[in-house]
Amino acid sequence: MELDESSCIAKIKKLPKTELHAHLNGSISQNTAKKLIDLKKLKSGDNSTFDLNIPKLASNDLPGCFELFSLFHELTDSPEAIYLATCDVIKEFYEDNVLYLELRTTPKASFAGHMTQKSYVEVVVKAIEDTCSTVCQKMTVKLLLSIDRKRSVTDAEETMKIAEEYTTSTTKIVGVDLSGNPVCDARHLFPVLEYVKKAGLNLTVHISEVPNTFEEVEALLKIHPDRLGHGTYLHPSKGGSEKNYDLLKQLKIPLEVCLTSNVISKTVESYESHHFPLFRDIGYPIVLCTDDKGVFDTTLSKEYYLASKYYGLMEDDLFNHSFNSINYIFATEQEKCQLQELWKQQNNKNN
Ligand code: 6MZ
Repeated sequence: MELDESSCIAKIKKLPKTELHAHLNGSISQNTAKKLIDLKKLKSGDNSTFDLNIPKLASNDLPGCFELFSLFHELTDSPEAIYLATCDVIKEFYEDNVLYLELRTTPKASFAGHMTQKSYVEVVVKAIEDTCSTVCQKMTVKLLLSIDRKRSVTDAEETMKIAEEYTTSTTKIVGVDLSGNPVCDARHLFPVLEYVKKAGLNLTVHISEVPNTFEEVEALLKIHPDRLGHGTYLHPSKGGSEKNYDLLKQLKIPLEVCLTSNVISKTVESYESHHFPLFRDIGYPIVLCTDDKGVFDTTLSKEYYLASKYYGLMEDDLFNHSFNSINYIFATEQEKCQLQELWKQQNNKNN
């Protein structure tokens, strides 16, 4: 008997999962957005100063997503708000049985909220520690610091320095991400990314989410990031250059794939024409992720369901996908082994 969508998703929910590409502010749910609006009103003491239309929180193209991110940034411009948002996002991933999460966020200095990039990071780290030591004890949560393509070199260097400092003093921050509106030129930031690698930090970069120039793609690949986000236009059948594709196959850098994000933001036409099966069919390392579960109204279980529906992944394939993705996390071999054990235990319990 064929199961309907919600029964399939409920079943997939039981699988232990690894989320490696989730932007904090894009992952804020409607429920949390409401709490953040209330908090904003309470802090301002004036109901009329902030008027966010909740039903607008459904995006339908890439510029639309970036408008939503700006709205969320207005909501999370104080330590209390960023703490609340981080705790809620972690709990929601946990409810979806995500047992390993690498959350990423762009540290923001906020004049109004009295936050520096560093204090922003400290609040997020505290929220991770508090949530994981109380309600989400079975879960491991790590943090990546994002550099927005639009940032100045000075701001990006500040982010990178915080990552460098924290990586030695806590195990929570495990690397740096390059993200931001993919149509923006990021060339001025490449020396910072090179420094990130030289400093021994893990690096993941959004690459070819839109048809970026072959030169940008090649330059990014040559920095040798440890993971890549999206890669929508990397494959030659999607307009990628043969030279870059050859380099990619040689480097085998794991690709973080976000199905719903790409379809809703219209960087791919449909699930059927998504690049997921092209990479899966050549045995390329790929990992399903949500990107912005709030903005795209998705869950990791739903992304797994879509992969089963459109690319024929069966229940065992989904477990194997999740199990294999442990290989691509930013962690020590010992941590990976511990997670693999946990995955096996959970799988035995489910069977
Ligand atoms: C590129 C994205 C993104 O960092 O404020 N971000 N960057 N492509 C995408 N595809 C849709 N989705 C999110 O979270 C929101 C920020 O993450 C990046 C953008 O820079 C966005 O402003 P944080 O927590």
